[in-house]
Amino acid sequence: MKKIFISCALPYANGPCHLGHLRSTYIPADIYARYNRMIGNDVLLVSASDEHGTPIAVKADKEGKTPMEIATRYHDIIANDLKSCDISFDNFSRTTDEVHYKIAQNFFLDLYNKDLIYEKEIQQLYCEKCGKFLPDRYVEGICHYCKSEGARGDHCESCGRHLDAVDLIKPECLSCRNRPVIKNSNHYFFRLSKFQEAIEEYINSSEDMPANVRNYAKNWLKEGLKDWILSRDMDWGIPIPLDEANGKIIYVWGEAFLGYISSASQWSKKSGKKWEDYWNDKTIHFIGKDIIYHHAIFWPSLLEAYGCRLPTNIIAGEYLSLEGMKMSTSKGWVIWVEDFVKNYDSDLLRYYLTVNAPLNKDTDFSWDDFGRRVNDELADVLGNFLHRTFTFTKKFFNSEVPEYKNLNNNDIEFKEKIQNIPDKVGELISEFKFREGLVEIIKISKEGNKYFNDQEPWKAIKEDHERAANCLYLCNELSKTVAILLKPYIPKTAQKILNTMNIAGGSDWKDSKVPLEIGQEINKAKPLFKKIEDETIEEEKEKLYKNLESEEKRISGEDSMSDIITIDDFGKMDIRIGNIIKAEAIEGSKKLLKLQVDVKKKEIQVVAGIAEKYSLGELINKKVAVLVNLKPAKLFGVKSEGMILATSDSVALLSPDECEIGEKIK
Ligand code: B3M
Ligand code: ZN
Repeated sequence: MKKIFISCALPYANGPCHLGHLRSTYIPADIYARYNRMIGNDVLLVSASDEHGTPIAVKADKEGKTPMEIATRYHDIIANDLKSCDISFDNFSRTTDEVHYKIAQNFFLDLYNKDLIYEKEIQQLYCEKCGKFLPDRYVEGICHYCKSEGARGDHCESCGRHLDAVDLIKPECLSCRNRPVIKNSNHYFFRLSKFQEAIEEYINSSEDMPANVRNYAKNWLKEGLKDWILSRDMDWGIPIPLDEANGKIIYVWGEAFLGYISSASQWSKKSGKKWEDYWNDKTIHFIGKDIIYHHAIFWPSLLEAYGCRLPTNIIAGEYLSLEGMKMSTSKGWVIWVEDFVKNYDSDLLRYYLTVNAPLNKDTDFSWDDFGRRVNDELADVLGNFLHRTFTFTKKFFNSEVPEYKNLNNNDIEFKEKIQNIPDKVGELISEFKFREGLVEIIKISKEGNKYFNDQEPWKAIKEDHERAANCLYLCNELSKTVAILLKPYIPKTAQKILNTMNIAGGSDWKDSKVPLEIGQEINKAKPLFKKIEDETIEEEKEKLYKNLESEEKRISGEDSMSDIITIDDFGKMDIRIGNIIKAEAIEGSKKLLKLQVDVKKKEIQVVAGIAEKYSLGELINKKVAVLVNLKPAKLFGVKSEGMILATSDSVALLSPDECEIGEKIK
């Protein structure tokens, strides 16, 4: 018996779970955990929500909430999403827990005291308009490696590389869309470069590590490891536990990993068992492919630095697209778990996301394919086999598993297959080939149907009773075996089958090999899988495409509906008719102009991004609408005391020729 520490990557508490999360990480980890429990291993399955980092802080800013409120909201949603899909965590905690803070701070201090973390002054992006440093997702630009747009300050989604924000080409502050400047700031660095050899050795000697993880890691190792910045200028996060580090926090990726350990240690407190025993026996991290770098390089280096055993294996699930297109939460091109399980049993999802492709390949969720697989494989193959077996047993054998004797060659061959299947599937699961294991189960159910057809028990029952009895014995035997083997994959459905067969055990993988008792009572069969109608699939597709359309309209401005505001909200804006009396270019900017605007009682200076549309001359004596009570700010070092109203795409000034200068718009 082994003790196994299994972890799932910590979901960011800035949104609910979608199907991609489940496919890459949680379902595979759960299948593995459930299987290992069934073969008698002692499993500890943990995760937590990852509650720090800039996305949460940015979202909180936008919504006028505290980051903690955002994190709590999504922690609860995520925990529910995962529970609704029967992910069998022993513990699911939060990185805002007190234990996590302690563990993360102690870890940091340990490395600092060993001089594996050092301090250095570096250049950072600073937004002068917002008056703050721009860590990670506060800034976006072009990746200097692969030249894709929309790279974040710390990570490029296109090439998967870890980035340094100052290397971004054309960076923009995400809060105000201005070009940030470079400023010096003191930061803490982890001596990642020292671990080049240790990690090479680790990756090369981890023979069971899947090829996708090893190959990515090797490529990065080739580029050479560079020291890694571990601090941020932000207030949402775990404070660096050093007096001189006032106002700095540990970078979210410098503490999130420790969520595995803090979650486990929380569990230890509750259970009285030591998580270290599990960690030291065998540790497997389940992650998505976008964070291979972090898990194959950073994390083992941090562990090595601390003096901790390195993970036994890292299993990385690849991407899930949706109807052939990359998922995008911002465009609404996504299926949220919560919505899915409202209409469909989560076992259908567990089945589909597993059978659809091997874990180490990108794959696609398509409604048509989902419907087809549920109808053809679950309902017609598996469901039909079980249904006819149980119905026949009830009708012709008084609901009892009949006795078998004098097996013919067909029976013997079929019986052998039934006996061999548990080892086959078990081996595949233990090699992380979850899809292949599931395919074997469907395959043998198909063979069950064929056997049933060939034996024609409906005829035999009249002519050759023994033939019918042998057939029904073996079909019940297979039903039991299949139910047990399905337990890691579709646990609720598997349990329903066992209940129908009145089998009390079945929680042990070995039970699948124990011969079914003769005379075992079988209950009336209930349909296990309802077929999904074509119309339902069409409706789902329509719903999805509608999301996309409305989002595209919103972005292109076609649909001008915004959030409802009150008259008081509107009343706060002091919009006046003004007259432009002076217009000047701003050095270094192609877009901006410095304007003096007469609003009757006073003259204000406004910086406006209209230089590409209007020449200086045509602006003089032009009447415009100006927001005059906007908090003053500096743009390109020039003070701006208001905002001239213009349309967003064509940059056309609202030019109210019929109004009097100084009039207020109400
Ligand atoms: N919170 C989620 C992600 O990047 C991130 C994982 C942390 S695992 C220690 O997918
Ligand atoms: Zn800014």
